[in-house]
Amino acid sequence: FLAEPKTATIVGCPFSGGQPRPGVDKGPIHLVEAGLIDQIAELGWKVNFDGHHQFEEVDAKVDPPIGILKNPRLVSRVTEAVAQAVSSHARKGELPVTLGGDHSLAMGTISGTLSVYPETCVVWVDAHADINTAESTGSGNIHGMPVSFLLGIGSKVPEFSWVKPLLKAERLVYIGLRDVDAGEKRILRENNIKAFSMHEVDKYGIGKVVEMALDHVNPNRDLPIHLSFDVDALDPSVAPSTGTPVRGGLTFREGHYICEAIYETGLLVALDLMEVNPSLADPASVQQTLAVGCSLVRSALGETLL
Ligand code: 5AB
Ligand code: MN
Ligand code: MN
Ligand code: MN
Repeated sequence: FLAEPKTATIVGCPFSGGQPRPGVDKGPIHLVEAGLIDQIAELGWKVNFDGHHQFEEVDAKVDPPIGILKNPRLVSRVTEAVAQAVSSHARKGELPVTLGGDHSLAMGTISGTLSVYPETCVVWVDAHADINTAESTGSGNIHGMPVSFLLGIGSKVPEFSWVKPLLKAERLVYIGLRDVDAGEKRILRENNIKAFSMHEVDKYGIGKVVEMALDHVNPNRDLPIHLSFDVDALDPSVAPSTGTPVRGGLTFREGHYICEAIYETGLLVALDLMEVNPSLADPASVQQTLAVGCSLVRSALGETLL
């Protein structure tokens, strides 16, 4: 699907409005400072990066909660801008690599990808399902909700009317889940959404899980793939600097294996790396998380071990 020469465009999204912890907006800045761009170029990609996205500000005073959803206008406007950016890069045959920032951004990235490749399947790697609706959310944090908006489930929030329900439930698969709210479990069940939790990773091993995940969303291995990787899918001992860590996560190798296997399909058209928060944990842990974030991206872009 990608044009030659293979080009990756970095979409740096310093945004934290989908959740309450400051610092996640610094994730993309630190990932780029850690050398990510040169590392991708080293793999043979042409890399476009013309600075991090500048988002218009929405004054908190004019953005009161809708129900319990926090910063709804801000999140809507920012994710809409991200959708346009991702869509314009994808349309040119480039691979958008979006660096978060919190995971509400995926509402934008996946909308952007689907606008160019309607048949895209989404591999969502996360400790969480991020599929709460306006009814089911307990926190009101929109980073726990992007998937429900993309699927068009739950009551409509007029502020988010720009999000088209372009994602079909059968084109979505999860890997790494281990902290799913009761309401989300119901939603997953009722919509027949395929999910491989850490239980399945333990039971079958990561190789088999990725194969089964792709068999489900992409049986003929001919559809474009959008990989949305929340760094909290990894165990907190591997990626400590993130806002919602949950123990019992993917090992370093399991996380990288997912990225490598998806690269090997030759079908990757968009990549997100989300929820890196360099303000959390001690300096060594921050450094470790940034290094892991960079190496996940390299693996998804073709870094091989041999
Ligand atoms: B993340 C929780 N389900 O809705 C909620 O980090 C957590 O993007 C969401 O995966 C975590 O607030 C969102 C409790
Ligand atoms: Mn998560
Ligand atoms: Mn997430
Ligand atoms: Mn998180």
